Amino acid sequence: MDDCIFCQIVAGDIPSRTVYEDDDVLAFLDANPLAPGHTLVIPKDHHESLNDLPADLGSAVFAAMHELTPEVEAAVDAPASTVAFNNGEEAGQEVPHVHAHIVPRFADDGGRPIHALVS
Ligand code: IU
Repeated sequence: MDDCIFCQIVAGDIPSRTVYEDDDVLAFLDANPLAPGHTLVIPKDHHESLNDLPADLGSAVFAAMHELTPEVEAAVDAPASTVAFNNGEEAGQEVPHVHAHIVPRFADDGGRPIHALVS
């Protein structure tokens, strides 16, 4: 989709810091990180929310999340992470191209729960 910022990142028209890439999935560092190493995992094809995502692409996104989460934690020496989707505008989804957040968590970050962390 021409006016989708994440599609423009997939196309390479907007720069990003790639964390992982395969045929179906791209992961890159969030431009406004909630914590060091905050990573977004997206399907390369445009789908607005999880509700629109074909199951096979959902599996590809989950497989990447599964592989990347411990690697992201290790990269920033985080003992834990919050992994979440804001699914739909009313849930706080600002970019209408489905994306998972991997947000590293630290012992001194206040232990705020997911609803206080991912806006
Ligand atoms: P949300 O779940 O749609 O609220 O999250 C969108 C995320 O996309 C948010 O964390 C932004 O910082 C991030 N982001 C980005 O990394 N690069 C961009 O060009 C834009 C948003 I616009």
